[in-house]
Amino acid sequence: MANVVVVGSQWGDEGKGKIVDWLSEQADVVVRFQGGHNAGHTLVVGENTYKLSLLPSGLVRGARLSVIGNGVVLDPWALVDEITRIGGQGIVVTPERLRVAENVALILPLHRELDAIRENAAASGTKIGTTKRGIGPAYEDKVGRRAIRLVDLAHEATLDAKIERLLAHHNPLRRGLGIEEVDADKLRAELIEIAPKVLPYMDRVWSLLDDERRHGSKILFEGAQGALLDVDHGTYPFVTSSNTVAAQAATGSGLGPNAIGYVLGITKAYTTRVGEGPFPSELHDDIGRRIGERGHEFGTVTGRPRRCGWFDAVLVRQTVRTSGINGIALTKLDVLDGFDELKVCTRYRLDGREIDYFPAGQDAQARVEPIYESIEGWSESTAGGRSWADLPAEAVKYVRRIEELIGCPVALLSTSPQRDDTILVQ
Ligand code: 2SA
Ligand code: MG
Repeated sequence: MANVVVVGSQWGDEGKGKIVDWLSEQADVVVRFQGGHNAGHTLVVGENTYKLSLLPSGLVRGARLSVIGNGVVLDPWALVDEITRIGGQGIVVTPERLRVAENVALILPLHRELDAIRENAAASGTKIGTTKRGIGPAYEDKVGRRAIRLVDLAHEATLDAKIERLLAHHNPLRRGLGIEEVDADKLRAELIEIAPKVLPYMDRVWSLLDDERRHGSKILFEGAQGALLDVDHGTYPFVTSSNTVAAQAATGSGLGPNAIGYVLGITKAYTTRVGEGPFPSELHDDIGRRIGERGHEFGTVTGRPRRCGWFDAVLVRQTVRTSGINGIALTKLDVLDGFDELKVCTRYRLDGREIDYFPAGQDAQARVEPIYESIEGWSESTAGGRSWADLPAEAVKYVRRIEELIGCPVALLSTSPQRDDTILVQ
């Protein structure tokens, strides 16, 4: 097995947690490289369900080492809470099993407050529908060169200057918003208090991972969200604040691009989106509701109902290219069981013209109309199928047509949340 990057090829929630769990059995090291505790990865192992937001999925299943790379934004309080929570489910997280990059930027309480205030104040049309975890404001401070990083917690002497620099930006902003300013001493005390709980995990991850790679370890890079939420290539401004495409696996962990051997795009057999923003194949009718109910389409972190629609081949064809996807893992096919007819969006109509790509402009993205192709459905159940031969002929046809339309082979087919219900397509 080459080093694999797993990315979502749509707007997130494609079922990455299960596939990463399945693959992590063969991996030595599992790495998160972007996002933060806005992610929601659900892993079902036998009777147990684990919900992870920040921790790499490799912790649930035997991977020797799990790593939070520099591309992540880390809320240290959320880290401690999640370690405690999964500890209660019998998963013991120790510094031997988890390492966090010393150059990771921190999410602070002020980021979370700012995220929530902006979202609550946003008029409809400008609202992003964030998870209110402080992700965006934390990345702003990172790029603005005023973030507090994990390593800063280990250097109390310079921490005051860092805090001062950060608050020189935030306090005027908070005054403008009419909210209480942040007290430097209080923030310092909070950071000093949490430091001993997170510093034992800190490491020079770029060097650790490069050594692992040179010694032949198999590394699995676990993406969060999806390629259409990428800050450059997604439905901007309705995106998350990190790069979610596969190339970020290198930048966000401190390795070069040649560390990546294979890109697996996790793709749901239909489309969902949580939060605001364009969604050409969205269904506002009973079919959309039926997909949502059958697919249990609710946010893992926030519990928000997800918007549902037909499979959009234009979007996935595009993310296959922007992430360099070698093969896809198709998930939740069983949710489509029992429909007489299925539709797949193959092109868009924009201003009377047909186009085969998703345009970059916000206005054009909102106006494109899907052009559908009809595909015959199947009445049998595909749930729990463990071989290609278990699937009805129409389901196989649906999968084959998707491959053709997106220009990429299906490498894995997942037929239920259970990890063993996975078909390896030869
Ligand atoms: P943010 O909080 O700044 O990253 O939000 C910006 C946009 O990114 C979307 N986003 C997500 N979309 C799908 N799944 C995500 N993770 C959780 C899950 C979400 C949840 O797995 O269910 O529980 O609601 C995720 N995280 C961020 C978000 O909806 C905004 O559109
Ligand atoms: Mg999710």
